Amino acid sequence: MVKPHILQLGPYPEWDETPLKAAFQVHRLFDASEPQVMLEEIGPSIRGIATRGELGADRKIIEACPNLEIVSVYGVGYDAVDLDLCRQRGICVTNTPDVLTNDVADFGIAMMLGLSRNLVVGDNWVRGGRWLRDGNLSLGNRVWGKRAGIIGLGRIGFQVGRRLAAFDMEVAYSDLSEKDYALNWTFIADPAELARRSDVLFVTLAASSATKHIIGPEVIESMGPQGTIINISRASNIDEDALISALANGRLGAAALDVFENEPKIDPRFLDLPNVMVQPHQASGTIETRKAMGQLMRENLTAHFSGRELVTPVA
Ligand code: 8YV
Repeated sequence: MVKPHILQLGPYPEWDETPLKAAFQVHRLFDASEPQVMLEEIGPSIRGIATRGELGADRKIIEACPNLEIVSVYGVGYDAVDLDLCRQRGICVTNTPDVLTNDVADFGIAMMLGLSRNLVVGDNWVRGGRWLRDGNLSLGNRVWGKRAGIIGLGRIGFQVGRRLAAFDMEVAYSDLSEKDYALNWTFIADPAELARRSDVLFVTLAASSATKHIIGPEVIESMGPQGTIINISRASNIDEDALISALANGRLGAAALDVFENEPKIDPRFLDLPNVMVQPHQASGTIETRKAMGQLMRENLTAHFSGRELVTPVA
């Protein structure tokens, strides 16, 4: 059987590369010395794109593949895929929901605790000899009993909420509408009002053009000098300039961020701020979850090319 030609936009772990190559004729765009030339040469043969959440598939790439049938995303977020163009051309788009939900939620909680209890700072304190030289580290802040807000009560937001409740935090959330699956959590429609009544604000909403900078100056400053913002969604949900300015001027207490504009080339101003925890977009990064994501990403491609129903099409 002739293997369908697919375009791979970024690397995967070895355990995904091998089965991908076994099932498809794979063209690795990210390895090309001249990607544009490669696209012009192989574009017409491409029937599928295998990509990652943060890489998506933009108009330029999709247009270079006139016979494209499917874009399979390794990741739950598909905001970087040109969905309008895919719809117009009847190109299927799939993602990898559910399999990563718990690990992403765990990571959000880990960032909250890490920041409030000075875990990274403490580790550096010991390693750098400062414990010996300067004595004890300055004190952290407790989380139990504090008020947590969640912006976007989707699958990940819900799991964050369950975990926060288990930490004896008071949970409230904001979304387009009240959710019947929310536990005994308070619904506050307006994100700025939610921010005002929260000590910690989790950003867990699926990004789109409609959510761009939804966390802007008003929401950020509503948190106040003691407030913390944690982002495990997409950078575009937050106005980074407003965030940096509020953090630098003490109008916001702290932030823990797993996602950035232009990652991995992040705004260097973040690195000068002592009240920010920066992470390399690794919330879903466990071996177990990444294996499940890779498998689902491939299963969608295989289902499509064998004429079966897609496992997880994007709605
Ligand atoms: C993955 C993600 O980081 O699920 C998403 O939308 O951003 C991540 O889980 C990413 O796709 C892995 O490269």
